[in-house]
Amino acid sequence: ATASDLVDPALQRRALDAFVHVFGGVPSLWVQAPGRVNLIGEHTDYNDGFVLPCAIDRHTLIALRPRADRTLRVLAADLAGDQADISPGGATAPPALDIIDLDAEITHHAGRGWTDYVRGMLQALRADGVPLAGADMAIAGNVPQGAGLSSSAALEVAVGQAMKTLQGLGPQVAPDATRVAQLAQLAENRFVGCRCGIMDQLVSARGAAGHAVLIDCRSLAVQPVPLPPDVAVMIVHSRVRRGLVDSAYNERRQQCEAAAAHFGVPALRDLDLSTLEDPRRAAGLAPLVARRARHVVTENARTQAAAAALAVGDLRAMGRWMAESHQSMRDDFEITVPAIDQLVAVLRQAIAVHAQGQGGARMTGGGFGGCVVALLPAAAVAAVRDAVQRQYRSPEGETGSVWVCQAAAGASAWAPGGLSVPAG
Ligand code: GAF
Repeated sequence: ATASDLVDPALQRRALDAFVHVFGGVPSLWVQAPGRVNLIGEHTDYNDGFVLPCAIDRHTLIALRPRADRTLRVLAADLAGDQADISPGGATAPPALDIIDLDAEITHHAGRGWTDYVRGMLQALRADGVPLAGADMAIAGNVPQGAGLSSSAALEVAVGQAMKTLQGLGPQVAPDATRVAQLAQLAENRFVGCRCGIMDQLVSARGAAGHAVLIDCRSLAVQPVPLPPDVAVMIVHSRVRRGLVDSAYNERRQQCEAAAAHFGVPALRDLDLSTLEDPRRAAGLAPLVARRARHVVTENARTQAAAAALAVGDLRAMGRWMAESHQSMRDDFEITVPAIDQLVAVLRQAIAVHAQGQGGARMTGGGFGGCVVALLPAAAVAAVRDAVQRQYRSPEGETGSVWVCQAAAGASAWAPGGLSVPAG
């Protein structure tokens, strides 16, 4: 595949225009990393459990060109606004441009939140012994931000892929795709300050076109599960802003760790429901923490069962697992919000009416707002989309935005006019 097959041409144009305008000349390499939608398996990744996401055809794209010196100039094309105002000159550089000295310590850049993902990744790569090379980079993305579709993971993985690519094209160049994902997670944990698991980064690095991937977050084994050809993956943005996400997220993680410690297991992956519900074993465990654990234990089982159902195209069973997952996120893990619950109900009802219950819907991602994912027969998309537009309103009265995505390949790099090389 060539660049234009993988990434929206308008996105390529945006990155190219910004590159040409600010740096002059043209890029000699391109890198992409996709966002993701999770079909099932929520808050299981940091419990060493199972997840079933797919990479989506929304990307972070980097146009880049090596430099002879030890400077990395990073331009956020989407923030550039009026590009006429941008000049790559040091101290007066505008917020869309970050100039990094690769021989100096890599620290936070006050007032430029977006660069945390870049700088955090560079720091993680360097700590892992990956050589950092000077370059000019223009970054553009069409993964919606703050929607729970992993725009930040896509940025981190793209930066990792860019640094790999500067050493030469080819899957044999270290670090491999799994290691890039691990380093991206480290960047998020240590530099950005969110204690996220590995799911988002790993699927961005290792997604497979036309497939969801069942990831064992302990072994990091990635098993592609084909999406049936007549099935659509629909994402609906609830328009509910995700507030206080990091603190609530980190709190959930800590509750899971407390539950694992109570039962003396390395992670909730190792706990079964009968042990959790044994009154003698559970004595002294706070009821709230027990419910958090029950979500994770049952979600791990559902995720594996759902992957098996999807593999044989059983949309009805898939729909049941998705419904149970949503209920568990709502009642046990308490990460949904009323508008999201209502949106899921609208989708389920529409799938019942227009697709005879072949399919399902649930909140996707970390929670507290963001997006809902639905799986349904492609033939029912128009009617279900219609139902959402008519029946759903956010608390601010907005309609949900609906799009049908394609399951995309993971990160890759290419030279203009050349062949694409997967992250390997
Ligand atoms: C966020 C995190 F980044 C992931 O690691 C995962 O825990 C997810 O929330 C919940 O499943 O996307």
